[in-house]
Amino acid sequence: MEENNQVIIAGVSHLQEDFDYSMNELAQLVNANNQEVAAQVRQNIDQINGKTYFGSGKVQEIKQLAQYHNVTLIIVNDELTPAQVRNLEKATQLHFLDRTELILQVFAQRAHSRQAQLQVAIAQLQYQLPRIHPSGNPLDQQRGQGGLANRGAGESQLELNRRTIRQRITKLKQELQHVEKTLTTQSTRRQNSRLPKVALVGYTNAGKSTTLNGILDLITDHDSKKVFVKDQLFATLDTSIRKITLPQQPSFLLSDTVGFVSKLPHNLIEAFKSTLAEAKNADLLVQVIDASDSQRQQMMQTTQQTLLEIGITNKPMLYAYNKSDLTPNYHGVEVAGNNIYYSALQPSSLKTLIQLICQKLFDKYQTIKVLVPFNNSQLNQYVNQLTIQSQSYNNDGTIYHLLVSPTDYSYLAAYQIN
Ligand SMILES: Nc1nc2c(ncn2[C@@H]2O[C@H](COP(=O)(O)OP(=O)(O)OP(=O)(O)O)[C@@H](O)[C@H]2O)c(=O)[nH]1
Ligand SMILES: [Mg+2]
Repeated sequence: MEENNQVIIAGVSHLQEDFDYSMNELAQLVNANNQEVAAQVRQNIDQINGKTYFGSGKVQEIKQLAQYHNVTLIIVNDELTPAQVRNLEKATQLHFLDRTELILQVFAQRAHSRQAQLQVAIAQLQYQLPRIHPSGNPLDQQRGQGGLANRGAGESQLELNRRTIRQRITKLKQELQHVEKTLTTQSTRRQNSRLPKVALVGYTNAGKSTTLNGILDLITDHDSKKVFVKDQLFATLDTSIRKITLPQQPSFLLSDTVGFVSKLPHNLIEAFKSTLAEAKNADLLVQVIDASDSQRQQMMQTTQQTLLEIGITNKPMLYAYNKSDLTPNYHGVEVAGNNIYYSALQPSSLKTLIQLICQKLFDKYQTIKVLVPFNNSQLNQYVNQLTIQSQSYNNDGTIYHLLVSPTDYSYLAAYQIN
């Protein structure tokens, strides 16, 4: 283990209700950033120090602890002001990174598609903008030599002044718009297809992508539609949408998207708006929860909080307790109201999840028998997008048995026969 992979994490405990949970989460983010926690520091104070965030005694303690562990990087469990970072670095001759920047670095590593790369780069530059000292902070020069090469969007802060950063943001936003235009055309087409939309949401690493893949496994026999799964935070940064078609059932669209973590930086949420739009447009959310994690309750609160920040409220939701195979007393899938206890690795339990989703989506659907005249091509086209349970012919046209939504039902009432 190289010495510069070791970091100290530090936080002020009174600021959070769930301080231990939040520090634990920070430690996992550190690991996700390929670093290791050498030590943790906590301070119990009622008010943070405006200048140095921690009190001066604690700052000295951090400095000594860093010397003891031979560590040069301190990661703080909060968003610091640019001045706080400068003052802390001046007082200790150490580097300080805040929680927001750490999350941005992890996202930057995980961004594979052009859209995700652009979204992260924009968020990083926006984060940097107020942090550039007009006269040039001398510590920024040290940073370049301090093994922090991936700070920022791949260029040292000194290379970029505010104006060029703003210009870059504008340019990247234009490119993102261009990339998203192609994607929107696809998603508009999907919207027009009028299929119900279901979105998998939840804390990072809960098993959303595994759930999507498991469901695809059940309904197709080739792997080309599968999405990326890995035991790491933020494995998925893009949205994937798949059409789920089952025999004798209306089809629906199922989407998988970026996972959540507490205090997801505002810049990131803003930059990922279009990626998160699928959840916003969904008819039903399936919140995937890692049932085997002792912190699941807090993770659910984090998910709820993040949904609120995205502007998602009052959407019907199923609570999908995944990884139940890792919990004691699990003897197979179980459903209780809107909760399901299952394992994305067990196909039989995924079948029950699909049934529950369909039940929730289609409980207001009704069967209807209609006669569509042969010469009404528009109506024929419309009906062919619906779930056809059977069809036959008479002299006047085609007789369909359909399973339809209330909206389609009222539209088709004019063509109903007995
Ligand atoms: N034992 C067990 N492991 C699971 C189950 N579901 C998922 N996993 C594992 O959990 C890890 C994370 O799964 P993902 O599907 O990538 O999780 P995700 O929610 O998509 O994560 P992000 O994309 O990072 O938000 C992988 O190593 C999976 O193999 C399950 O039911 N049981
Ligand atoms: Mg994923």
